Order: sequence, then structure tokens, then C-alpha cells
Amino acid sequence: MAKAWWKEAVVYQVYPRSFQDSNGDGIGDLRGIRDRLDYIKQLGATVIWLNPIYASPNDDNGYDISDYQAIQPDFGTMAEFDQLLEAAHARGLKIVMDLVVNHTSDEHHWFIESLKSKDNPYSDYYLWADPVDGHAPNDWESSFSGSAWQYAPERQQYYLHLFSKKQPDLNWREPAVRHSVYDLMRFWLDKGIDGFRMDVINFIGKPATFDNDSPSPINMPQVQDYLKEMNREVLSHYDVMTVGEMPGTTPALAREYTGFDTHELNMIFQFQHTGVDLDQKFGKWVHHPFKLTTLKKIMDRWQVGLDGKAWNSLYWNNHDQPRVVSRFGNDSPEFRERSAKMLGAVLHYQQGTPYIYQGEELGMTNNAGFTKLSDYRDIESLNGYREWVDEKGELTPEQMLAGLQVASRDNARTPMQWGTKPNAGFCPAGVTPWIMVNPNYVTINADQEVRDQNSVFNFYRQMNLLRAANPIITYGDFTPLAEDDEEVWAYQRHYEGQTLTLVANWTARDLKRACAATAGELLQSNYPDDLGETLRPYEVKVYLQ
Ligand code: TEU
Ligand code: CA
Repeated sequence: MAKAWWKEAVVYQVYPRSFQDSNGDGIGDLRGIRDRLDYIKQLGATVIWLNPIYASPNDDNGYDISDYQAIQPDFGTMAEFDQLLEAAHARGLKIVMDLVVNHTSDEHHWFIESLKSKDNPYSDYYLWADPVDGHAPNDWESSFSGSAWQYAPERQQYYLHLFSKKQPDLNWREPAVRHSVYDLMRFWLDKGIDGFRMDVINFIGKPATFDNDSPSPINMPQVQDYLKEMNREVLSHYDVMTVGEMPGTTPALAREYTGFDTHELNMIFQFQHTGVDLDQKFGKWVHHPFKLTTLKKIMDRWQVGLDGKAWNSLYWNNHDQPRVVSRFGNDSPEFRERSAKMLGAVLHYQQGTPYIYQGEELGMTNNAGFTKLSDYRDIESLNGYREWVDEKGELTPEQMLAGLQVASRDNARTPMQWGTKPNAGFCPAGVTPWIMVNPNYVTINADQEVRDQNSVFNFYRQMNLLRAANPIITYGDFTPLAEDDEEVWAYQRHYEGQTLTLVANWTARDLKRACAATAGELLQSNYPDDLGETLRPYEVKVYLQ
């Protein structure tokens, strides 16, 4: 398999709002990120992905962009961005930016113009449709509750918004839209950034007309034409990495979007594994226990299905997902660290580029103490409550609040826990952060974990060092083991005559398994010794032979 720097990368995701406040307004900022670059370097990550930092009215925390070539004032200035990029590059760290071009903010000047009339240069920049019998053209729903159509009296038409009504969808059929996007991409690439994470990029294809028989606007064939054009026009002229965020994809689709010879993207974020515990009807607001075999089968299909043909991204967490140690591990004081390390190893020793979401390397948890609706900030959570409790009345306030505690995106958005100072060192004492700090910062924080050789942080650091030293971790192929086991996750990797074996106990009990027997040199484990076939609670062992 051809080598590439983005295959060997370890990406650290920074959610700028919640990373480090440098000027005492309770909001993380670019200076704050710059001040913490050495921490990211020490962890052994090689690439930083920044969530959107562009000018935005903040209806969806920056995913509603009003100017792609300006910095959100809360975060700083363009000069500070340039300094951040330079400081990162000086440390050998690359920076990947979020590219949000399925939609803009309704306050972007393209939309302001588009709204004015049906015959101006921006009229067709968005997806406008005439009312049908006084109603929206079809029954599509927004990801953030309610209809995906909003009536605009100015044009006496509806516009499409697959997310908030302040996030109108762009019309990619219009060449001027595509070329405007390519221009803004070049603006950032010419500054020297190292790639893009592309927001819901498989949603950009849309049907030419809208009615109730319109095909789903996800994974339409046009998406591939647009991505090939984008690659030809822009990406192929730079040495950058690309990762497309793509809900609703399968390994077969991923082979098309990211195949080594298809000239679209390097890798995608898929969502099959993050769907295992969701409800058919209520989605993320009602959680179900899931079988380990279901989760393993999904991951195995991606591993085997892409091997040699396309490239996987590996993630448990991001700014949209609840904290993995609370979701798939065990966040009780007894098992939090062990299970956080086990989850990290199970993910990072698979084939693909791993993504670490800020705080994951500390084993940060859900449940910051959000008990009432006003503790939440996220539009998806607030709209979800309105839909299921206030409008449909199908969940009680207690049920919905319980659902939010488990699944709200705000679980991942609480401030980074740097130390034991008030506000966890995220912002100065006496300042109210934009969202609550998890009170467990007193025991879970970076200062302590960096010093403690047995911490989750140092386990992640060790994984990154081992990856850099052992090409089998990046390039080895993948064979699942113990596929029908409901308690143990095990697999092997092979590369140039070497075999790497991982065995992990997903339970809080001792287990005995033949596949856990010593298999070469113990490369990494979350216990100080090796009991062979006996696996202790959440034990993970990685052997190299
Ligand atoms: O998310 C897209 C997406 O489909 C989901 O993960 C969604 O955010 C939600 O959690 C479904 O329950 C991307 C961004 O990552 C997200 O933060 C934005 O809100 C969204 O696009 C719109 O730009
Ligand atoms: Ca600030």
C-alpha cells in the first residue's frame, strides 16, 4: 500500500469555544489554542482539526457561517490565526480547517442577496421552491426538528434548510456556487493550511425539483461529480488531507468517495458505529443497550471492506457525540481510567487515521451537572426538547432531560479540564464560562495526567509513540478474531511478516479466553502485568510477534 503522511497522522480535534480562553470572556479563542500547542505536541498528535472559527451569528456554534474569509471576533483576528498557523508549523503540527459548504448562515451576503429577488446574481445560490397549495414543497424534516423548508415572504417562496432555518442549503447545481466555494478554499490553502474536514459533504447533491417523491438529498450521485471537480480544480494542487463528514454512508459508498484511485477525498467519517444505541423513533433522545457483536461487526465491515482500496478514519468522539467513556466504557471512579484506555486501544490499533477529540485523552466524561433545560446551549438539544416535549408531547420533561444527559452534544462541549484552578483553568476565576465546567475537573485534569505515568493521557501518548515506531499499526491489514464473543473484542494485524494481536475485555468482570494467551512481546496494556488467558475488568493487551 502506498505510504502517505495523512495515513500516518494522528489528529487532535480542537473545539475552539471550549479549549482555552486567553482573554477572560469565558469563550475559548485562537490565542488560547496557541498557548496550548505544546500540550498537543506532547501528546504526540501530528495534525490539529479546528472546528469552524469563521464569522458566524452562532446559531449552531459556528456551523452557520456569514463570512468564510473572516475570523469570528469571539475567537480573535486573522493576524492571530496566522500566528497560530505559524506556531503550529514551527512545532511540526499541521492544521486542518472545517469546511462548511452544504449551507451558509442566512446572514451571509449571498443569502441576503438571494432573498431579494428571483433575478439577481445570487438568486440561484440557494434552493428555492414555490409553495404547493400554500404549503412547503415536500415533507422533508430538518436535523434540528421541524420542516426543512422556511417560507420567505420577500420571494414568496420556500428555501431548503436541512439543519437550522438560519442555515440555508447552497445550490451546488449552480456553477457560480461551486466556483465561489473553490475560491474560498484556495484562500485558506494559500495561507498554508494542511487540509479540510468537510461538513456533511455528502448532502451537497440535491434534486432539480422538489416534491414528495424527490430522492433523499443524501449521497446523490452528483456529490461525486462535485467532489471530483473540487479535487481537479483545487485539492490536487496542494499537498493536503481531506476528510468528509458523511452520515448515511456504507463501506461500498466509502470505496467510491475515498477509493485510492477515485480522486475525491482521502477518508470519511462514517456514522454506522455511532448509531448502535439510538432509537428508531426518538433517535438520540432515547438510548438502548446494544450488543458488542453488533458494534464489532460494523467496525469489522469497515476495516475489511476498505483494506487496500480506501482509507478509514477512526473515531469514537467529536463535538457531536457524547463522551465515549460514559457511552461505551464505564465512568465510575473504579473503572473510568481502565475503560478509557481500553477504548482508546481498541480504536487506535485498527487500520486508519485516528482522531482524538479534546479531553478524550484525559478520559473526560458526560454529566457535567446539567439538570435543567437552561443548562444546555446546543440548538439540537433545545429544539429537540421543544419538538418532543412541548409540541408532540411524546416524551415527558423528565424523559427528555434524561435523554439529554446521555446524548446531548453539550456533553462533549464542556470546557477542557486543564487543572485544579477554578473553572478548570479554562478561563479565569470569577468569569462565567459560556457553558458549565464539569465539576469533576478536580480529579480529571491535564495537569495531573501529564505528570502521572499511569494516566489515560500517558496511555494515549504511548499509543502515538508506538504508532510512529511500528508501521504495522498504520499499514497492517486487519483480521477480526472472536467475532461472536459478546464480551471480548479481539483482532489481528499483519504486515511484512509481523503480527499484532489485540484482546480487550469490555466488561467489569474477570474473563478467561484462549485468545487472550500471550502472543509475543507485550507492546501495551492497561495493567502492570499479564495473566495470560485471564482478562481482568476492561483489560486490554496488545502483542507484537
Ligand atoms: O453534523 C452533521 C450531522 O449530521 C450530525 O452529526 C448532527 O450534528 C447531529 O448530531 C445529528 O444528531 C455536522 C456538524 O458536525 C454539526 O456540529 C453541525 O451542527 C451540522 O453538521 C450542521 O452543520
Ligand atoms: Ca476568549
